[in-house]
Amino acid sequence: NILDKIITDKKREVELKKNIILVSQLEASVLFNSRTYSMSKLLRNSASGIIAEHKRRSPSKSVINNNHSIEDVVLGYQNAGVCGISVLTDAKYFGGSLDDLLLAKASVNIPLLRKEFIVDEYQILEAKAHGADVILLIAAVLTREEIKQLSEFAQSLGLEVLLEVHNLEELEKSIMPSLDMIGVNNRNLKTFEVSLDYSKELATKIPDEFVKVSESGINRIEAVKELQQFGYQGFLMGEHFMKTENPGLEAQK
Ligand code: IGP
Repeated sequence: NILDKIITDKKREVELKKNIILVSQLEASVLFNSRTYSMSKLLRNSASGIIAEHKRRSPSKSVINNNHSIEDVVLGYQNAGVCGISVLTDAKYFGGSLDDLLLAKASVNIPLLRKEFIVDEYQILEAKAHGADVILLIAAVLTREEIKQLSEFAQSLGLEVLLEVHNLEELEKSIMPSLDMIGVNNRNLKTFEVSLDYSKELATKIPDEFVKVSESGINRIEAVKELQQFGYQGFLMGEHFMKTENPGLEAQK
């Protein structure tokens, strides 16, 4: 399946990069860039709770949007009043890059999520060095021990952690104090099937100390309203905005 393939590629990519930009070089950039924004706090205090995503393409949809500069998209999102922006940094499957994250950081002053398949602390240092405030950890591809090690490392750098789950087993294995937000992915990354029922079914199982985020396949305001009834405070939306001429304008609606 695609997720296993992405992770295999990602592990090779990280091992190669480690020989080019050393951990010590990344650490130097981290010191320089120390200010962060709290996405979880903003979501707790917001009425809308939208996290808008910058996504050029995806394995499920191929090209979504290739016409716009990331600076324009993220500025549009900020002007629309979103609580945060998710920036895809995977190149091979999503057409993103760490440069995208850096340009987003330079363009806006709201929380940024590095949307990446994280398998190594090295990528968390990269995230911090390129302006991220939050990292994503995907329970489907990590053991409990790995989630613990990676999330504690992220917190030691002042980053927040969004832990992504897709079923009860992944949720139960992952609960620990070093997470800030728990996201339920409505898209099965193995089959690409999408259903908001995943969020609805897991809602009551997520302990209240974590901000609940519903991810993927949200394309109507009614869906947000409905998910709010289930206790969700964050709504990660990509395609619905990105597939339009002007994603920032779409996010205002
Ligand atoms: C956004 P959508 O259906 O609104 O474009 O979904 C986001 O949830 C999705 O891109 C996503 C994702 C991921 C991408 C959720 N989890 C993990 C890559 C990796």
